[in-house]
Amino acid sequence: MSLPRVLADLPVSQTVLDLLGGLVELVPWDAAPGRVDAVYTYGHPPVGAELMDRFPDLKVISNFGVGVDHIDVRAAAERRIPVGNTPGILDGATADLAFALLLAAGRRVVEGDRYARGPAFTHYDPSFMLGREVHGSTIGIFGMGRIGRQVAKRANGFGMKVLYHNRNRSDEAEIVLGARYAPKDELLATADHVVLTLPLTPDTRGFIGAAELALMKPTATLVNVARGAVVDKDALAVALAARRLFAAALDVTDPEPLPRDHPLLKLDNVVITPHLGSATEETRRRMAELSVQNLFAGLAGKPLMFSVT
Ligand code: 8YV
Repeated sequence: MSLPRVLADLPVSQTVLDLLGGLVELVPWDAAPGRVDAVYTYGHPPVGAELMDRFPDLKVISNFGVGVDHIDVRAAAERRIPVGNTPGILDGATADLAFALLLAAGRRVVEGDRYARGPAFTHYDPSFMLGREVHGSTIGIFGMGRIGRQVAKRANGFGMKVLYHNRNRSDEAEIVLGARYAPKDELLATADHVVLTLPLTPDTRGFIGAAELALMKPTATLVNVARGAVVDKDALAVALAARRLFAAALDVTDPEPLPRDHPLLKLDNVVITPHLGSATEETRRRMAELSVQNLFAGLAGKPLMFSVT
């Protein structure tokens, strides 16, 4: 009997290959129409209705990661194709990175590193490179899901006042983490550090644009560990260049990577990492395990460990 054929945006990691154990045949993303039993998305390749119809034998779409904005989930549901993802295992790692970025932006860590290595650093001067306080300041979290709550937990450790905005109020955030719900505009105008942990949906595309940036304090920082398209990158570049915002730190951009000549890349008051939110050995291994389990379950016609459809 031939192996199940799995369309994957190659190359997947050696960990994923080991977990697959040679039990499936990986088919390149641009394969011609023919028998394909499953789709495995390792990066964020778009998976639309057209692709699903090109391969009518699909039994499952398994995503390495939690965000499925690159997959047309409604089209999959209409075709009764389960879509698996990997929630609950990357929240801590992603919240850790959000805090690394918040600290980097507020305390000018990357700018300081560049300066300390360069020829301009000829003598120490206590009046240079002053940043913005993190401990005791106010954090505003957009998106109080699993990752948002982990960010709030860390903010508690820094003695920060926690504001949040979400579609629904979260008892856990309010009672356990002491977070206070705030309307969008109030959060933007009040927070010293605004952190984005909300999913990309038609409602959140361009969620932070020129109008929102104008509401923020000129001393504030913006941290994005969600999806690049949640922020209008051109409006952000204008605000940062005009120092209408202290700094931004972006783990995600739209597109990824940004065009090499984009104005954001020329600014000192922006830190950019290449989508490292979940990028630890431990977390990426758990993501590999869960996504491969989802794949095998779907191929066997069994319920997935985690499914968004
Ligand atoms: C992954 C992510 O690294 O889970 C997500 O939604 O964005 C990241 O944790 C990514 O999906 C893998 O490509």
